[in-house]
Amino acid sequence: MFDSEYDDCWLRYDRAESDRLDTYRRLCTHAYVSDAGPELVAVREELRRGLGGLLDREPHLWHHPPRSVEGFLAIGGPEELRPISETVDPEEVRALDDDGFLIRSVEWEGSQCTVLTAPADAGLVYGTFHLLRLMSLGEPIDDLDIVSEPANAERIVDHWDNPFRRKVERGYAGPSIFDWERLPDLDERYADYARLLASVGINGISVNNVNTRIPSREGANDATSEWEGWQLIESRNLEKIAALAGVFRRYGIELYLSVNFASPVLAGDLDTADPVEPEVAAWWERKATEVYDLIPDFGGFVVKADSEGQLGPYDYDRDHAEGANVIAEALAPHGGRLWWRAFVYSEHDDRAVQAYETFEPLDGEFADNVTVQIKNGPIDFQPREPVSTLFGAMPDTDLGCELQITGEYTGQGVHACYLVPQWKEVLDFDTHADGPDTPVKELLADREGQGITGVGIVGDDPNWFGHYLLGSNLYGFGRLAWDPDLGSEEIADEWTRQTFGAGDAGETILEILMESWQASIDYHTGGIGLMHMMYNGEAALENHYDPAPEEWPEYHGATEEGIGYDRTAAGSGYAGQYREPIADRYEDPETCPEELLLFFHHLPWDHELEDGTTVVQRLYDNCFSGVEAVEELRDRWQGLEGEIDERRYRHVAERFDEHVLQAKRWRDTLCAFFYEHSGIEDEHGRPPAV
Ligand code: GCV
Repeated sequence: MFDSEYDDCWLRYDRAESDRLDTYRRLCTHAYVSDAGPELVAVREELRRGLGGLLDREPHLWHHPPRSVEGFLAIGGPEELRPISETVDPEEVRALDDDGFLIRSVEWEGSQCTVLTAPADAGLVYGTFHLLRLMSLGEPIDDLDIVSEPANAERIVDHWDNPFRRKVERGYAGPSIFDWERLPDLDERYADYARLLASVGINGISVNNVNTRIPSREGANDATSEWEGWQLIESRNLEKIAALAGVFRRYGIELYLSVNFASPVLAGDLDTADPVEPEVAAWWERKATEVYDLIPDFGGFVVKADSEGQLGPYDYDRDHAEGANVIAEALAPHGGRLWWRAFVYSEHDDRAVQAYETFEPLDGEFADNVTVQIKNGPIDFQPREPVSTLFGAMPDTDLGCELQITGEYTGQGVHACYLVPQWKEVLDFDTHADGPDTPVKELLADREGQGITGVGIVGDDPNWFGHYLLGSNLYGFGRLAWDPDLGSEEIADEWTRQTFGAGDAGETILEILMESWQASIDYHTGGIGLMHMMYNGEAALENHYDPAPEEWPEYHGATEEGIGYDRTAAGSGYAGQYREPIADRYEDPETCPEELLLFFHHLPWDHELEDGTTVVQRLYDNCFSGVEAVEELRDRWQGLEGEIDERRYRHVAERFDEHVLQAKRWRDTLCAFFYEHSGIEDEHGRPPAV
């Protein structure tokens, strides 16, 4: 544990296995580390902690090259330390991307030296974590030649944490870890969180909810205002943000803030937020200057506008580029960036079509420091969605792909669902934007201002995630954002071995993770393109956890004749927003991939699929196989009793019991619903028919 209160996740740094221990000790007991910059403080601390654990002895951290030792680590900029500048060409290092790093085994004055260097200090932090990861995984380190650069320049975790009351929207791991009442006083957990993020290469954090204006709940004891909470951007709160920024800075992580489009009114004294009004531009400029005076390396703002009750340019008859640019221009002189979300809907019967219709015509209109942040799919983080049509449609705009790390629709803090395979599917999707072989990951990569954001998952719970296995998603998010070519299994394997150790238990946990997403798709949706069938209910009660298909006829299109949503040219036309040949492929039920079939097509219940099974039978079958898979996962977990520590075993075992129950609840509700509408019984006679 980091301390007695909370878990240390994948940064356990247990003593290395004996077959590696001698080498690790020989090469890493001594480390000569640069003194520059705040990041180097973090590097030293991590070496003390990491090497202390892995080598099971205190490392010696030097301010000069250690003498008469067989081996040592040298960590610093390309020209700071002689063992580095005399063995590695500084030009090679300077040519790397900012967050990149180089680790090389060299001979220096008779010692075997492991050089870790980078063009910027943040790279030294990422490199240190990388080296410690290699040792945690028991990899050889005596002949290293690693050059690592992040594929995505921006790798950001977005919190949906409400400063007021510390409630996390879609958070399932307790209250927000950020205690805004107490800030600028710091909790040591902030630094441990920064360590977790930096260890997987994350370089940005937006600390508060994109819903910056939250309606007061009836009965809430919150004074008389119509809106709950503070605007963090108000002057009186900035020292709190500055304090947090100071913690994350040491780990190379820039701080961002979600702000309301109408901040000049809500957090200022103007009576308009109309982006074309000079007084509005002047307000944003003053605000940006105020923020940057306190936090010179502040990342920028995130804005959710014209969406789910948040104010936006439409309130002033302006378009989204006009709305974004006034804020972006205020940030530009300070090097700040605006992340402007494309999550708009409600004007169309089919919500899927609107983001593209709104944003595609604005391509090229956004200021250079605006990133349009697009959810992976056109609906809302469903267990599986097709990829948003906006990817590949805006070549002259910086784009970000927003993923959800927290499991809003995949069982929240209860179901084990490893989401990296879902994200891989998105990033590998070939948009055909620039001919064949233009996957999303390539559109995003290697361009400043572009990258991947993930909606955060942590809370104040001792295990951070509400479920020990869900830490794999934060880990995987960071690793994938750094290198989208890593495999899902490779990432899961890394996480498992660092978190639970190698051996049979690790193997079992890896299998559980790898099979969990498909199971979730099957019992939550029936596996052929349906989605959004969860309970919503009253705002104060909404849970997005229980099944309630009857609430959403406009999403699944179930009638007595058939099921699915017609998004072909004869329907909403969404399929036509893709490039060819994708549009054609989705347009025709014969070529549409089965896993997305009912997203694009309304089909008779007895429509035959390729193998002759009917649509309704496939839905029944998948719902049942999803539950069987979860039962199997639970059984495998139960086989680990006594193999891993009791605390984590018991915690996950209890959640698996609930997971199985909830998966059955979904299966039974969906199957009953399908039967009620179709009147066709499951050919295997499985209950429940009604
Ligand atoms: C932060 C969905 C979620 C909301 C979330 C919204 C968004 O609607 O249910 O909780 O609000 O997406 O991404 O803005």
